[in-house]
Parts: sequence; C-alpha cells; structure tokens
Amino acid sequence: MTRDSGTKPAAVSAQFDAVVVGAGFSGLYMLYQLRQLGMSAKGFDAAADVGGTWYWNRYPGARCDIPTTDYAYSFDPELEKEWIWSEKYATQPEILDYLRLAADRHGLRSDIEFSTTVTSAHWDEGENRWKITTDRGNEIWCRYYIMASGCLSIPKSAEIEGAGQFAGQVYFTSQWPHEGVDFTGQRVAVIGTGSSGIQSIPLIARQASQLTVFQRTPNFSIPAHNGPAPAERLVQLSDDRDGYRHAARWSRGGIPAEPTDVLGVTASEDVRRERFEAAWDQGELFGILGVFADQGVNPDSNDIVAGMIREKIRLAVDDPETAEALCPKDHYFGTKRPCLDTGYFETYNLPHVRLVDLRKQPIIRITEEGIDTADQSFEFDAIVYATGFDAMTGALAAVDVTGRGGLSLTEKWAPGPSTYLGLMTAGFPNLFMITGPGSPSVLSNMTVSIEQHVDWVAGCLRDMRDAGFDTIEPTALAESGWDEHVRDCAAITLHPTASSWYMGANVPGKPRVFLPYIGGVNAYRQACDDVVSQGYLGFRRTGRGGDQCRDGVIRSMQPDVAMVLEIMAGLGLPPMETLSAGDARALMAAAAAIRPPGPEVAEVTDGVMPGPGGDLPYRLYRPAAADQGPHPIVVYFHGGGWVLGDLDSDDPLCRDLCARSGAVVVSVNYRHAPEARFPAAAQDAFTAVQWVDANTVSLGGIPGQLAVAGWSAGGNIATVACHLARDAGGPRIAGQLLINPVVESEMMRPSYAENGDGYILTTALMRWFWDHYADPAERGDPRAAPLLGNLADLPSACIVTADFDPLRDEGVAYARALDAAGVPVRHVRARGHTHTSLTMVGIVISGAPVRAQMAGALADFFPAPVTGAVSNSSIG
Ligand code: NA7
Repeated sequence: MTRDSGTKPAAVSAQFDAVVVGAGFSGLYMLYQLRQLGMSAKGFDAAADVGGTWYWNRYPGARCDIPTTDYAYSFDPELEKEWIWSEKYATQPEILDYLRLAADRHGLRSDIEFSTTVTSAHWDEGENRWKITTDRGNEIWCRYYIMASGCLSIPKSAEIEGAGQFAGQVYFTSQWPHEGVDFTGQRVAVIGTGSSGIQSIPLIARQASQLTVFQRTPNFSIPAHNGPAPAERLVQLSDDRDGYRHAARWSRGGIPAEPTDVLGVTASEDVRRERFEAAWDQGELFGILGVFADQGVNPDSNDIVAGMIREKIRLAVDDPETAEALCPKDHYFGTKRPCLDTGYFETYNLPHVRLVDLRKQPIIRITEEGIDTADQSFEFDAIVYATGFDAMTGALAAVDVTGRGGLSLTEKWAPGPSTYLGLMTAGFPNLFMITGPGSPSVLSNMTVSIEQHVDWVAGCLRDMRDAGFDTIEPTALAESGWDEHVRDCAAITLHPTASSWYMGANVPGKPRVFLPYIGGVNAYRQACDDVVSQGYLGFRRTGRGGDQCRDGVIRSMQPDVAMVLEIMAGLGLPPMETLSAGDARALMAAAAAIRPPGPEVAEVTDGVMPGPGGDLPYRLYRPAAADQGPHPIVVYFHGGGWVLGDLDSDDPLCRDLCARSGAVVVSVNYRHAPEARFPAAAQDAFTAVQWVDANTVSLGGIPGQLAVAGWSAGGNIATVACHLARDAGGPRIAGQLLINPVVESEMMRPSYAENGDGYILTTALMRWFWDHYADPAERGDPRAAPLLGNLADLPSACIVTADFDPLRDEGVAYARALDAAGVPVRHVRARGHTHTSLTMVGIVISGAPVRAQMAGALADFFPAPVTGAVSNSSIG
C-alpha cells in the first residue's frame, strides 16, 4: 500500500516487548491490551492516522455491511455509552471518527509511528527476538511481532494492458483522495462490481454526465434499507448489553442470531417465500445468508434463494438485456461476498448509465483516451478501479518475513497459507496474526473476531510471562491438523466452487485455497479456548520456565459429524442400552422417519425370500441405467447390533450405494436377537446369499457377479456368509464390502478406550448387543468373531473403518489378517468419522467421498465396467 506522506524523521534503533503492524480496529485494540499487560509496544501504520481499512477506503458510498450496533468494540463500556451511531450502516467518515475517538480515549496515538511501512521482520535465533525494519530506516527489536494488518489492505493491480496509458484521472476505491472527487459533467468508467463498485456506482452516477460500468462478474446484492439503527437490536442492547455481546461472541457469525432449522429443499413454497421476503426486507447479510439452514451446502436450496434474488433484479432493472447481464449465474449465492446496496440496480435505469458485460465484450486494453473492448472504443475523463484486494495473505506477504533458519514466510506459504488457529505459523516463533488465514475473520463480524483474537493473544502473552516462557510456536502436527480442519469445514460447503477472493482466485497465480475458517465464530472460539485449557495444546513454549511441548491436534472430527453429535446430545435421549429391545427399535424407527430419504434410484421393490426360520423380507434397489440391466448384485445386511434395524433403517445408504455403484442392491432383513440368537442372523445371511445367487437372472442380475456388503453387525454377518460360502463350496462371492464391521467380541483394543463413550456406539451399547446376540461361550465361534476364523480363500474385501469408532481397531486388524491370508484387501479410512456417520446420507456431507470410495470398491469387485453409475458429485 502506498505510504501517506508524513513529516516524521527516521527513528533510531529501539527495543520493545511488541511491535504491532496496523492501526485499524485490530491494531488499536492490540496496543490497548499490551498496555494493560504493562508491556512496551510500538505500532506502525503506512497511513497518516488511525483507521486501517476505514482510513483508506474513502470512496463515495463506503459503508460497513454489518449493522453498526454490532460493528463496534465491546471492550470499553464508556466508549459504548459515549458513541451513538447515526445509521444502521455507518459511512466511512463516521467509522473513522469512531476509531479516532477510541484511539484518543486511550491515548494510543503516542505509541504509533504513522506514515511508516514495516518492510522486514527477521527472527534472530540467538536473541530470541524479532528485528523489524521500516521504510523510514527504523530498526526495532521486539519479543513479539504482531501483524494486525487487515484482510483487505493490499489493493490488487488492475492487470489490464495499457493501464498506465490513460491520460485522464485514475482513481482506486481503496486509495481515494482525501479531498474527495467531483465527477460533475465527466464521462466516468468504473471497473469492478464487488462491494466497492456496488456502493460507489449509484453516487458516482449522480454526478457524472456519463457512467459506464465494466462488469466481469455480476454480484448478488440486496438493499441495505439503511436508516436508523435497528430498533430491536437497540432495545436488546440497552436492556442487557453484556448479554447481547456475549450472544454475539458465541454466535456463528458474530451477531446474535437464532439459527434456523428450516431446509430450503423441504420447505413449502409459502414458507420459502415468506422467509426470503423477511430477509430481503431486513437488509442484513447474515439474514439473507441464513434464509435456509442448508443453503450454504445444498445446491438446490441455494438455487431457491439465488433465484428469488434474480427475480428482484429483473423487477428493478427496466431493460431486460441489462437485467439479465446483472443476474449472477456463475456462482452459488454467498460463495462470493454478497453486497448491500442503496439503489444499485435501479441506477442502470438512468439514461446516462450503461453496463458493459465483459463476458461478452472483454477489455482489450486501456488507451490514452479510455477503454477498448473487443467491440468498441470508449472515451472517458476518469477511470475508477474497484478491482479488489490481494485478500487475507497480501498484507502478511508484503513484509519480508523470515523465521527460524531464515525460512521465508512467502516461501513457506507458496502452496497456500498454513497456520495454527489462523494465529501463528510454525517456524515463526512469537509471530502473531490478527484475523489471519484459517480464522473466521472475513466470514464474520470482524469486530467480534478481532476482539477474540486480540484477547487470545494477550492471554497467551500473559500466561507465557507468568510461566517464564519467552517463545511460543505451533508444532507441525498441530498446524497441519488445523489446516486439515479448515479444509474439512470448507469442503462440506459450496464455497470452494466459486472463483472468489476467499479462494485467492482473484489474484493471478495465487494458490486456490479457501482462506478463512468457515466453522463459525463460536466453534472457533471454543477451539481456541480448548487449546489453552489443554495447556496450549499444539504449541511449544520455551524460556526460563523450561521447554514445554504439548503436541496434538485440536480438532480432528469432521465438522458435520461433530454437529450431529452436538444435536443428538442436546436431545437428551436415553442410552439405548437402558431400553428394552422393543423400545430401542421404536426409537430407531422414529429417527429414520425424519431423515432425508437418500438419492432416487430407478426402482425399489419389497419381497420375501425363504429363510431357515421362515420368510425373510428383502428390498431390492435397481439403479437407473439406460439399458435396464442386467447389473451386478450386492446383497446388503443392515446394522443394529443383530438386535435393531430393518429394511428402513439403512434405506438411504442402500439407495446411495446402488446409485453410486450401478449395482442392484438386495437388502435383507435377517432375524434379530434376542428373539433369534446366534447363529440365526449368520444363517439367514448365508441363506439369503444362496437364494439371491439362485435367482440372479430373475432379480435382474448378471450371473457370477455377486458381492456382499454390510454395516456394523451387518458387516459381521456379511463376512461370515463369505466364510460359510467358501466352506460350502459356493456360491461364488466376488467381493465383500464391510463398513465398520464387528469381527470379534473382546472389546479390548485401544479404539474402545478412545471412542467407547460419546460417539453414539458406546462400549456399553456394544456389550448390550453382544449380550442379546450370543452367549459368552459362543463369542469365540468364527461365525460370531470371524477374525478368529480361517481367512484363506475369502473374497476380495474392502474394509471401511472410522476414526472415532470403538470398532476401528478390530476392522483394521481384520484387514491386516485378510491381507496376511492372501486375500486382496482395500482399507478405507473414514477420517474424522464415527461408527454411524457414514450412513447419514444427506445429513453428513463429509461422508459422501467415503461412500464414493465404497461404491468404487463394489464396482471393482466385478469384472466388467458397471453400467448406470451416476457421478459422485451429484449425490449428497
Ligand atoms: P471485490 O469484491 O474483490 O470486487 C472486485 C471487483 O473487480 C469484482 O467485480 C472483480 O470481478 C472486478 N475485477 C477485478 N479485476 C478486474 C479486471 N481486471 N477486469 C474487470 N473486472 C475486474 O473487491 P471490493 O473492493 O469490491 O470488495 C472487497 C470487500 O470489501 C467486500 O467483499 C466487502 O467485504 C468489503 P471478478 O468477480 O473477479 O470477476
């Protein structure tokens, strides 16, 4: 960022406890907290005054897009009382005045060198200190180097040929002249239709004689309905300010809100319309982003909201062609930052305003007179660039930072940023980032996130001082674990599909990585707190206090799995093992009745087959296939500990396996314990396989292409059926897909100790299942514990194990034992999953890639390519 001209002389070498880069919301509060700790600190900012973003972005119409009731500090009750925001969304000058007041109230300016850019920061391993240099020749030594340099502070260059040729006036929204600009009578071009363009265009249009907007990507925008601060929020604040701020801190986005559980895909048309219109009238980003609980993850739900916004655009814009060009269609709503506007779309109805759709006629070059597109030459008096920022990493990379062993930050981050909690990065001791990549930052109310970060850093420095530590640095394991968690959180949303600045996609050559943490302000805060309460898990701290390293990963469960567990814990259901078998079955049936149905398949028919103890009900799923088959057949056995479950319980999973693999799935409802104990279920399973084999052709199967599959206890009897078929000399089974199978009864492996409580399938429940199914003396029988049997000559296997499953280690042991016995085995690790989560089709989105692997394994069991498989991406 260009430095403001200033008159300060170069400072000499100095020592401080901390150097803080940036004097916006985060830098000011960081300086305040350092003072509270009694630490010496020096702040630097390239600007001539405080304000950060709000110092630079002075373009007409610049406002915050979070209601000002919430876009404010909460640490200073007096400031909260003294300052009354004049509008729902304050203008840039008002926010800047607010920050000036905050700085003055605490006398922070005296700690800040303005008009000074930090150019380098090098960690000195001998001194255990950072050496900081500035463009004014300052050399400062400090223990802690804190980058509070903002997420959107390095403007992105225009990347348009000839940009330097233009002879008229050139403006960047991000570096607007302090004296303002009068466009009266001028022919003006605006390039860019992000928030800055959308906010400024209606005001520039009021002055310009001609305004031409060059749009590359249309953006979703909703009316801000600006005016007085929302009365409802003001009342809540005045009634209980502390409670309100607390609710904000523990909310998903940093603003108190009651999350909805209404799903767009299942809501009635009336409910959809009513919820959308309410959000539209409210004019708040988090409102329109939360019309439906599933709009951020489900394309169909997202399309409902997006479609309604497009309707509004078409209503607002008179010229149908212009309206269509303004309708965003290339990204899901919310995956690029949506905008709040005042009369943006209506501006295009003015006779002197014109939209140029760069998708139809791209800019070829900027000329001395104006802009040449593929179709036309335009002449202008002024060009306004509203082309955005090198977001989130730009300001961090703008400083030449080297850490331990001369490691350069930009080199370390060449494949994309890597952080622990978005706060620190391994190899760079005592370097803190406020709202860094991997933190909620730009997806949240920044002020709430900033206060949380600063408070965490201040607490960390205090704890270090108290314990006699001088350095702190994340471990490589903790950092890669957090990076993975950040990716997992993003992967279940639609966000990674967009070419957004959240993905680094707006800057040529920048790696495509989803930069912020989308798990929520509340979840993030909890993770940060948990790190501290676990003795700074994932950090190494050194100093007089010793050398302490608590290595580990703070979050390794898939985020949607964790969410389901949290919801289930909140339901207060009785533990299954305290119920009778009948009551437990009723509870399972009630849960099954309210879940998503799973994908469509071509045909679902119920039937019965003869079994050793009477008829066995089955359900057949036939895949959609152009040639109508025949198909390979998979005989599937449901889970439920031999006690629970039926044809309905695993119905969504069977549909999913059928649709993905292109095989017919025959799900068998075998006899259950305690009514029919061991070995009834295993006998039924073998009989079912024999019957399906004998009836392959009439069931629509391909002779010789038969596999078995099962989940949990179903996995147990599926593999036992393989043992029995081998021993009986048939039928020939091509493969066995065993999903979290039970293969022994000991319950002694480490996964029982790690996961035996709290993840739905508990040790107590497993014991209850075994007690219902088999006598202790029977449990060593290979038909109950197949791991103990002869494993030679069994069919090829795919064994799926889940990290948070008590059965994990026996599944792994079975895979190893099969391998040792010469059976081809594929082991699929369901990272971050529980025993039950893979079966939650349409609920646990992170299970979809694992189910895709399962279906792939099924397809691989059969010699010929399977017809009728649908693409994995089309199934949730
Ligand atoms: P944004 O949201 O990054 O918007 C930049 C806009 O400029 C966007 O429409 C870009 O189109 C467009 N752009 C960028 N480069 C070009 C070139 N070379 N040619 C044509 N158009 C271009 O930045 P803002 O400043 O508006 O907003 C940033 C954030 O500040 C905002 O999200 C709020 O959080 C506040 P593209 O979409 O890349 O096709």
